[in-house]
Amino acid sequence: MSSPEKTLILVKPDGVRRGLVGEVISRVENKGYKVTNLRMLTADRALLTKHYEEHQGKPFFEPLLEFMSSGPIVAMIAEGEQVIQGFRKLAGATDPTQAEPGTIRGDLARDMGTKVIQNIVHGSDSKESAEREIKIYFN
Ligand code: IDP
Ligand code: MG
Repeated sequence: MSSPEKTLILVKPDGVRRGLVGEVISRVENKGYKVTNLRMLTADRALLTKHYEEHQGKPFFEPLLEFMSSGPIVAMIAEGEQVIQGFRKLAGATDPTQAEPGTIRGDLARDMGTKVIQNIVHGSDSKESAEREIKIYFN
């Protein structure tokens, strides 16, 4: 029997500041995915540089690191069939103005006029990313 697919989910500092940790976990659980690991931490630059290495050199990279280290985040591992794609659907589009109502970003986030998009959650985008990101946040 192969083990179920896993993804890394983060509630970003904007989500934690606004008291949306429970809301995000509820949406993940209500969908039927299982949260197997959970931790709150304040990420430092070294950890975030590893996590977001694909975005190095982009104009929003520095603002992204600044934002993501601006307060506590909640990291979790969720598992279930097709959870990677399934959570990306639950999260909605990166830009909260474009994210469909019904999604986490569409319902709970908006354009704040900042250099980096603040959009409540992160979710891994592929099996390779999930495996890599889970190792960064859970050891
Ligand atoms: P994702 O979180 O939907 O996977 P990515 O393209 O991987 O989106 O970008 C990582 C994070 O960087 C986004 O969630 C958002 O916070 C921020 N970001 C992405 N693209 C932009 C942009 O064009 N301007 C400002 N911030 C951005
Ligand atoms: Mg991404």
